[in-house]
Amino acid sequence: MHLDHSHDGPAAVGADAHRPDGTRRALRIGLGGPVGSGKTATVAALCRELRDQLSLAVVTNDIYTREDAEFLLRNAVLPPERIQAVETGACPHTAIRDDISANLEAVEDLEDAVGPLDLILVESGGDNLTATFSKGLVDAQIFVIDVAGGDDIPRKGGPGVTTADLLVVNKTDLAPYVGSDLERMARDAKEQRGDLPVAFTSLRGERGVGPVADWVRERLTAWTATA
Ligand SMILES: Nc1nc2c(ncn2[C@@H]2O[C@H](COP(=O)(O)OP(=O)(O)O)[C@@H](O)[C@H]2O)c(=O)[nH]1
Ligand SMILES: [Mg+2]
Repeated sequence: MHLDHSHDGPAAVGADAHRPDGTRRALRIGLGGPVGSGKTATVAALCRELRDQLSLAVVTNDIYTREDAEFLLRNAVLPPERIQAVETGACPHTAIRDDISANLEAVEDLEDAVGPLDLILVESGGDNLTATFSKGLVDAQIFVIDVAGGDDIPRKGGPGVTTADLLVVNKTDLAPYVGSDLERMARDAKEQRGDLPVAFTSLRGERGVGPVADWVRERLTAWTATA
């Protein structure tokens, strides 16, 4: 296992962008955010959208169960050998930020077992607004919030909202029912994030996960060009 995966983003590619045999390793994208915002649903939709063009795999993190992995398996979004569950047994952020060894092992096991892979999605167990991934584990991170969690969440900030490479505001279909003001959320997010991108999604809607899939494809193009 390699623990020297530190770099600053997709453009900063070090020796760790390659596997021991010299082939390029997969781009690793983390998905974090509060419980119930739609992380697993986003992972499932991304798998459906990308699996015919890319070789991909998923790592899920649950505290005591394999629930998210089982949801993905039940819905057959990928063959079972492409889905690995990590049981964190503690606050989920610990396993994606402080002691990332179990997640790194899962990622490397997947590359060995079903690689070469283009993309590995790592879903964090649901946490609060402060959970972010170690740059030693993922190359880029998506933070998923939803409109039903309150339209003041972008304004409240926190490292997920302010620094994630992509902020996803999901469940826009629910905005009219919960009285969330999407324009205000967009304004607040812009204020917190500057030029960092924000995607508004409804997985129930026509475009579904499309904006997120487009962003993932862009990251992958950049990764392939530099790694
Ligand atoms: N209405 C609506 N429900 C959604 C959307 N995305 C996810 N959900 C639902 O929200 C619930 C929690 O989603 P899940 O992906 O398990 O959240 P996670 O805890 O962040 O992984 C599930 O019942 C999903 O079906 C969406 O865009 N619109
Ligand atoms: Mg989940």
